[in-house]
Amino acid sequence: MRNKEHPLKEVRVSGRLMKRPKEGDAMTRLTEKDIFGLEESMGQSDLKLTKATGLTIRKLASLAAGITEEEFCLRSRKVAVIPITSGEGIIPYFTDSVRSIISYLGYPAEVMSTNDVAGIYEAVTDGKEIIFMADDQRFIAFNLRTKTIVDNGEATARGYVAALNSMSGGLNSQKVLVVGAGEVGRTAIFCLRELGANVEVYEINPQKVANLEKIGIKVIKDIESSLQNFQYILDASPQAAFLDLANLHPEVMIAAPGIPLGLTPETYLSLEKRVVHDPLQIGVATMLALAII
Ligand code: 2YJ
Repeated sequence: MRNKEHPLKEVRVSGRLMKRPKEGDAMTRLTEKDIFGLEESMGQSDLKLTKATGLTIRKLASLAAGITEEEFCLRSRKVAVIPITSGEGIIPYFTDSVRSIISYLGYPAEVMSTNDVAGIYEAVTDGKEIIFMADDQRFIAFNLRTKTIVDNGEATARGYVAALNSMSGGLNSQKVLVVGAGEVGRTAIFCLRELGANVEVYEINPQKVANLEKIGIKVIKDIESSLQNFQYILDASPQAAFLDLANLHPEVMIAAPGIPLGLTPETYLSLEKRVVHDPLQIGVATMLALAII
C-alpha cells in the first residue's frame, strides 16, 4: 500500500509505516538498551544460536569467513577495542560488549584506557595486533600487521547469510527475500547469490535498487502481499515490528540483522528457533574471523 500524497516516501506494512530514509544508507546506531547485559548472556545467546542453526558462534563466524574452526582457534591475536568519542560519542557498554564477544571467542581482548587517537597509540605501543573501533559511519576491525580491514556491515551480512544457510539446510535454488538494500542487505544479496539462492529484494528507496534490477534481481513492489511466498527472509532493514506471523509463510525462517528487530514481539516469541537475531554478536564474531586472516 502506498501513501497517496508521497507515493515513495512511506508504505504501510502490518499497520506500521515504513519510512524512507532521507538520503544515503540509514545507519543504525545501537543504543545502550540494545546491548545492556550482553556480556553476561554470551553463553545463552550462543546456545540460542546453536538451537536455531546447529552452529556455535565460533563455527558460524568461521564458516562465514571461509576458514575452518581449527584455523580460528589456532590463531591468537591480541585485540584492542578503542572507544571513539566523535560524532554522537560513546555508546555505554559498546566497547565492553565488543571486547566480551572477542574474549568469548578465545582471543585476548582489552578496551583501551584512552579514547580516539590516544587509544590507537595505546594499542600500537602495547603490541596489539587487531584494533576494533566505531564512529557514527563505520565500525571496523583493522589488522595492523596484515593491513586487512573489515567492515561491520559486510561481516554482519556474511554472518547472517551463513546462519540462514545453515538453518535452512542449504539455500541453493531456494527463493530468498532480502528486506532492505543498505550496506548489509546489498552484501547479503551477493553472498546469497554465491550460494545459488534465487534472491528477491524489497527496498523502500527505489534509488538503492535501480542497479540491482539492472543485474537481474527481482524487486518486490508490495511487501505485505509477498511475504507469504517466502520461506526464507533476511531482514536487513531498520524497520521495527513489521513482520507479523499472520503475513508470513507457515514455515518461515528469518535471519534478522536489522536493528530494531523487524518481527513483532509475539512473532519473535513463537518463531524463536526459526529466527536468528542479535544486536552485535554475529557481526563482531565474523569481523574477528575475517580480520585474523
Ligand atoms: O565507541 C563508541 O562507543 C561509539 N563511537 C560507537 C559507535 C557505534 N557506531 C554505530 O553504531 C554506527 N551507527 C555505525 C555502525 C555501522 C554498522 N555497520
